[in-house]
Amino acid sequence: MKMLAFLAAAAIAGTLVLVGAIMLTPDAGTAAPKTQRLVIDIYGPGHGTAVPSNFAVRPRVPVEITIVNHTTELHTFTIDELGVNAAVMPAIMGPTSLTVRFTPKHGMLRWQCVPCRSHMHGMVLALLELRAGSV
Ligand SMILES: [Cu+2]
Repeated sequence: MKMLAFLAAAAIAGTLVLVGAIMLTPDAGTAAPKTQRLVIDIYGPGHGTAVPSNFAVRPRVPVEITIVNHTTELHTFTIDELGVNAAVMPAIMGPTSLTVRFTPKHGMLRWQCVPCRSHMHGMVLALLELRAGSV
């Protein structure tokens, strides 16, 4: 029930990005798992805002996220449950970026920026299963 409430709130707010939906191909149900790629941009002013902050991926399929920092602050992309913790350097001479990779199990993961955890965080929803004929 908590998950449904979150999905409904994210859908209404327009903040949920479906990574899998972007990558679907006609043979997605039978092809070998492909890497799911996403770019998260961090914009200012102030402490920054991550766009998108919430996104859906297919469970058990590798995920590759490139975080692009457009602010002059250091940010992290941290998922405690997976041991993912990467720092994106401040954008002094221009945007900086880094790429993190992980393979989620079925479920929901919370990510956060450690220096600004009170306002920069989101959810990784690894709930979408694809099977042959479901596309
Ligand atoms: Cu931050």
